[in-house]
Amino acid sequence: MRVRVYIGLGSNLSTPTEQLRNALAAIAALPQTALIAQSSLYISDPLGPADQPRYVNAVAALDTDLSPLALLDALQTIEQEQGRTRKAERWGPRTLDLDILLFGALQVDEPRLTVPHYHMHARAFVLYPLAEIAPHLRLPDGRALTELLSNCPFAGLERLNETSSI
Ligand code: ROI
Repeated sequence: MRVRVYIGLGSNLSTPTEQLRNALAAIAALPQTALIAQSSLYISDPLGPADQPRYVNAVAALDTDLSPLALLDALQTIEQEQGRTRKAERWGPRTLDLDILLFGALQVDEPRLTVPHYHMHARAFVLYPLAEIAPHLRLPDGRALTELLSNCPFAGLERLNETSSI
């Protein structure tokens, strides 16, 4: 059954805009999955240790027949193919992060996967790109995205135009 899924993308290493554009192309090519929409790319101040480069973030909407864990496997394969290395430092820099933010109205609570993504409701670099492609969205708990946005200032964010690269 086709389910509407939202994915958060983030990178702050190895030409982040290229990482995100390549990841969006790889997501669009996933089996049993259609890429429905993608937000603009945003530059964002790092959350976590400040001594790391600024991030590029975006959100994509997909329709998929994959299960949550099959989609997670597919996204982790894309992360690894794009040379992701996991650093020891918590909340340190990364080549590519692909997070399942929402999977329809499903709530998933498994060792490998928590959906909705547990920090999404307070992160400007998730909420503003999400609002660009799904302004009327509600979370599975009934909260409207507009309500979350009203508590989350557009701070430390900068929308990139289509041709810019960092
Ligand atoms: N900070 C920003 N701005 N964007 C991210 O995608 C991001 N991802 C992370 C941490 C390290 C928490 N900080 C981030 O995983």
